[in-house]
Amino acid sequence: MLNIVLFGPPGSGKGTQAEKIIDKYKLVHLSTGDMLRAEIAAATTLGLEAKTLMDKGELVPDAVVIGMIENKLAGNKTAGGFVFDGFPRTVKQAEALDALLEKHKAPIKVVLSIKVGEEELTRRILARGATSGRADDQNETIVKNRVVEYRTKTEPLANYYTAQGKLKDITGEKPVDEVFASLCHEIDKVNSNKGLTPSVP
Ligand code: B4P
Repeated sequence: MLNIVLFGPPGSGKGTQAEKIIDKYKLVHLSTGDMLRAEIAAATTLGLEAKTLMDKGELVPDAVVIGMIENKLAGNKTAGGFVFDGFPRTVKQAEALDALLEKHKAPIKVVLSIKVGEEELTRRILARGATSGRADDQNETIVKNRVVEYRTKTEPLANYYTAQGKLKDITGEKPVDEVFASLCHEIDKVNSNKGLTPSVP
């Protein structure tokens, strides 16, 4: 099973690259940001609670996102692997994910950390905000708060995955296809199915 974590600050290209990775490697995309926005669109209790935090650029509680991921893993038992996009975002979420994957005997193969400078992150998010309709993309103060949340709560995860020998740094300030090529290079190093073709009778 090919399980990949895409790690990086808001606007680093996680969602953009996740789409390309699932297409190439035929994996299931699990984006907690997309799941939360779907809850908001459906006006569920969970969505309404998440919206107040997301609109301020704050993280939603660990238990909420861990529960959503647990449900998705249980509902995709035949998947060849998952791309975790925007999850985990705290050490508690990372520990929960390791425990869930341990049950499936399918640990994370690689954590791809996409590096982009703060000026470029702000530029990209505000540019997306002009058309995305996302409240958290439209205001520079909120964008900066998302980056602060990332630096204080999410960045410490780099040490967690470095200790497991799984973290790979990728330069994200390049055209989308160049970033994708760098990601594929790292994925191919850990993808045991690479190059396997059906045997000829
Ligand atoms: P997310 O939906 O994960 O949003 P994001 O961090 O902005 O990343 P996204 O994937 O959307 O953007 P991308 O970098 O691809 O989270 C939103 C909120 O949900 C969080 O703030 C939090 O409140 C909550 N949340 C989600 N998961 C959570 C969790 N696990 N725990 C707690 N709370 C959680 O792209 C950004 C822009 O850059 C796009 O416009 C794209 O076109 C552009 N771009 C991408 N690559 C580029 C490149 N190489 N060059 C130029 N532009 C590029």
